[in-house]
Amino acid sequence: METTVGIVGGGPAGLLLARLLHARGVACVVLESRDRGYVERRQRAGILEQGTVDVLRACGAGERMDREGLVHDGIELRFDGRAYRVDLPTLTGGRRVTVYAQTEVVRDLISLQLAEGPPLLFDATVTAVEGADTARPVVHYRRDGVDARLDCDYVVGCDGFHGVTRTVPPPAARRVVERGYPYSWFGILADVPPSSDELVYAHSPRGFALASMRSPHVSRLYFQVPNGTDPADWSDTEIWAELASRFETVGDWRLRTGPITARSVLPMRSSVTEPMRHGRLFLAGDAAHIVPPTGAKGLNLAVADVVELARAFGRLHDDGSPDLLDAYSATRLRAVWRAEHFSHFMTSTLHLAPDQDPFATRLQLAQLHRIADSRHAAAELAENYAGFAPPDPLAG
Ligand code: RFL
Ligand code: PHB
Repeated sequence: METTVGIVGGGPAGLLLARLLHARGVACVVLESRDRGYVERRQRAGILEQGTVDVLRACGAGERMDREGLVHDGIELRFDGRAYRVDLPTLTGGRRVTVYAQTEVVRDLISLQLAEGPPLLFDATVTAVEGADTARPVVHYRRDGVDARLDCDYVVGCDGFHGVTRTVPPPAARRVVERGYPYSWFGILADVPPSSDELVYAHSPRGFALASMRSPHVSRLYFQVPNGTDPADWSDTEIWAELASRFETVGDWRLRTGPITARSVLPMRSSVTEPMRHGRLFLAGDAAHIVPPTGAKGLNLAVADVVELARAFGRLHDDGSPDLLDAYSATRLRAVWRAEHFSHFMTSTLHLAPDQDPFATRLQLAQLHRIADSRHAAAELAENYAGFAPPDPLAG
């Protein structure tokens, strides 16, 4: 097989890139190691920035999102016995976020791609990328026990943080800049209507908690736990009691409880691989960078990366100019580090470190009160949370 752009990984980044390249007339093939059911069911992000929503619409993948997605005009910060609502459109000149699960985005993109192309191969595990710094790189993969190769003009690594492409550049040609955190998120899905119409981010004396949702009937909740926590160690009753104690800190607000249908513990990390290019290999999405989930940025960054790549390959295809491709790494790293900063800020402001001293807690509360008391401070948070507009993927 051969193609112009070989895409490693069929998560949201790889699938959307394929859709955008197809729209620009650039040939590509997606190789995904897992089966379709696994990729469609993997529980992950829930919040789409306005720019992400606009891109999905522009490439014809927005129909079900527009029907079923929940448009949110605000988030609530809960701390120190106080609740403050960050009004997103008022503070950002009209930008909002949409609750539409990553599982649904992926489902929509897969069904479009299987119906209209370009080729998408499941159960195709990429084992190596050869000649990334030559004119004709080769992607080696294994499918049904058989080794195969895809000859490409360019390769894009969209294979996530545990993929193979981020380790293709030799150590002398890449830098990994990262930070770990001394806590994890315990996440549950529950068959119960959300307790609030909007997301609640809570700083409590017992630690961070987040109330999110997947639909008007399904809640998604998280609370911070020590690293290494085994989800099986918590009974359902203990989980609900812990969540209630972290959220029920203002007025007579009560948490709705119901059957828990899924649970997991997620460690968190900030990490960026620089540069996001090595020869003819480009990295996008979690393959290039990850953020802790507190700012809801990961999926949106992945989308913005592939929008830029689609513009760059489109420009090359249309008039032979590699200028956008050459600028890709620098262009994206600037935006990536903005999101890294915001995600780290949200995480370190809302979580309690093990044995955190009272001084550190007072600083967190001072920062949260500042956001609630100053339109400027609130606007800074709102702008980052609602996101910055990516360029038009089908132009440029
Ligand atoms: P993915 O989704 O990890 O997809 C990578 C794909 O590559 C495949 N793969 C391979 N394929 C072929 N050969 C190989 N050798 C391969 N190795 C791997 C994998 O099977 C997979 O299908 O990366 P992508 O596409 O870059 O997408 C990134 C997002 O998934 C991620 O950033 C977000 O989920 C992060 N995130 C959130 N982002 C948001 O914008 N808003 C949120 O509200 C939000 N919440 C979250 C999150 C991530 C979470 N977890 C689990 C880390 C909440 C959580 C709990
Ligand atoms: C989610 O709904 O999974 C979610 C929402 C907001 C976040 C992280 C995760 O900051």
